Amino acid sequence: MGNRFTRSLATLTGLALTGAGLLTVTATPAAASAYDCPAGYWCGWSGQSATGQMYKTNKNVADLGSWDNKIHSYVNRTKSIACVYENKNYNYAGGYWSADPADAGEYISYPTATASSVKFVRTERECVGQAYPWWDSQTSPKALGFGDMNGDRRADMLVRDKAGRLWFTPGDGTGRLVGTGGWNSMNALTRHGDFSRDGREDLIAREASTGKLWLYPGTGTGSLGSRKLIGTGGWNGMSNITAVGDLTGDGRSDLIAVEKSTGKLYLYPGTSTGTLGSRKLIGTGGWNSMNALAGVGDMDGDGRPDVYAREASTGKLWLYPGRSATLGGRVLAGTGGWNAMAQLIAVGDFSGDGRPDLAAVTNDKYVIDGYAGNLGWLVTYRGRGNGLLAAGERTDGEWWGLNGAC
Ligand SMILES: [Ca+2]
Ligand SMILES: [Ca+2]
Ligand SMILES: [Ca+2]
Ligand SMILES: [Ca+2]
Repeated sequence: MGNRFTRSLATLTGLALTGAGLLTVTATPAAASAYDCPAGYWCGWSGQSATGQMYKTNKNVADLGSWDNKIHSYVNRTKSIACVYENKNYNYAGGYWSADPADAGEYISYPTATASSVKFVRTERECVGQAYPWWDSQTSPKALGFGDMNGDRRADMLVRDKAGRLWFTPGDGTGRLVGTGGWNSMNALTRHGDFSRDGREDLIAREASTGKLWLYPGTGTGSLGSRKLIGTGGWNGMSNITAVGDLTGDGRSDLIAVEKSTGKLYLYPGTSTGTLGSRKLIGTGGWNSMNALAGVGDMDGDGRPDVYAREASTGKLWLYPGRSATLGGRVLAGTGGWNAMAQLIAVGDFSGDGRPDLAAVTNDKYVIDGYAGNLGWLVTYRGRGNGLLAAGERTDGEWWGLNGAC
């Protein structure tokens, strides 16, 4: 079970409904009417602990009518997430609870009994807004060869939600569904330039159950075409699979990855047929000490794509400048604190100055005003053109409840 109030409201009013009364309890079968709630329904009871009269619905209810402010315990037996609002008409300004699907016999105590409307959604984000987050990018003066899936020189993102859907966000605040489901079966997503040799940016994904690597060719609109196998297996032995751009200098996009068992860094060159060629050792060891890589493009302006790596033990961010088919000596690009980022996202120039930038989404280690716990912020860093970054800007606080972006 989860609950959430919008960050802004909670901050403004100090509202906090966490705490007593919302524990999930499983009733004992003999005594309980909690079992009366049929599968597929959300049920509420006039009494606490699933006692008294029972209300049930399997559809959204904008106004609970005679049950308004009368439900003292409830359970969600649907397969969706139930948003339980304190106000009518799914108005979340007064607060809401979100309830995950529960098992038979479970219930949630709700002594305040202030529920006034109920809505069913796929992800908790949709209790208060869109499944996808707000992404804003400026038009770049030049095409950087990556980050832009629909060729408008605005950096795009592909965002995966917790229901396993994939959204294309073109940088104007909107989003469009480009993957209807199943994407949570992938445990690595990376994107940087064109692998299939049609000039359109593609997505590469690793399938968790098989260790296979798949290429999803971009169609030039933000959508993805039929996938093609580019790694037959064994990719679960690798970490930090990262598309980096053309490191070898042959005009084709390449991939790098760390071998978990050895800490070695390998380069997988793109080929003329859109597959990956024989790998080449470019880092002899120690790469397991890095817990995030980002194929950020040419950050230092020498024409070769570079890589950022986050050092797990220190939270430092290092620039590894691209050299001919390898990486050069590292330069410190971030002195610390980078472990407060759940993810580094490299989608090219989104500030509109022609230089690639870096975006990151925070985890609960992220500190604001002296307090940690601020997950789900999009923090953006402008590339300065010398391999380094300008100070991060907190761009949007509603990047919570997602399952990655690239
Ligand atoms: Ca674009
Ligand atoms: Ca392509
Ligand atoms: Ca470079
Ligand atoms: Ca920029």
